Amino acid sequence: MSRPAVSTALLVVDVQNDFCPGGALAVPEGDIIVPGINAAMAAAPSVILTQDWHPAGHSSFASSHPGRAPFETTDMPYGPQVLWPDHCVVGSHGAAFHRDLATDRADLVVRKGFHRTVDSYSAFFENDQTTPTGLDGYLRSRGIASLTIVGLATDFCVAYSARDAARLGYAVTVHMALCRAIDLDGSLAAAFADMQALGVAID
Ligand code: VGL
Ligand code: ZN
Repeated sequence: MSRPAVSTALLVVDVQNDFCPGGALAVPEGDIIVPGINAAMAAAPSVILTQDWHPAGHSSFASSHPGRAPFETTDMPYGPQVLWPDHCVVGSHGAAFHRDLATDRADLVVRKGFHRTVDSYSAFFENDQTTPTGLDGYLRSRGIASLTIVGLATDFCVAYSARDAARLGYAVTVHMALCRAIDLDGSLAAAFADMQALGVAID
């Protein structure tokens, strides 16, 4: 028997309650993209979801740094890190996928950000840029060489995932109509420049 050949996958990044209006780190219009993502998932040969998944007291939370406020930047051993409101805490409602997201369609859910002292924006590597999530090995062993990326937030987890995927040699497209951004101090423009420099297709 021959294996079904899969060469491309849709990577759906962090479509979770805390990134939707009403959530702890709400992205404007974060929920508006859900129906379009469901349609894209229905048409994709393989679907992978990511889920931001932080233990309480995570080092990316401003509340873990006395005297510091959300959206300030701090220095971590691995480099600069934005401090966020507490969000996507393991097992919480905020960490759950948006209720209308058709999660049954997913072949794999990649959780990230579960190490207390390291954040992880990218679906491939934690913010130290060396600790792998395992997604690269999964994709390679399935023969998946190209990715379309959608979800939240354009300028953080989507962009970091796209950048790492391009560096790892995947053909990457970010489908902007199905992404929404935080846009903190020029982060969206910086993300675009980064992605374009690495040959990520933006459509
Ligand atoms: C994200 C900030 C913190 C994201 C996750 O999904 O873009 N942003 N954690
Ligand atoms: Zn996070």
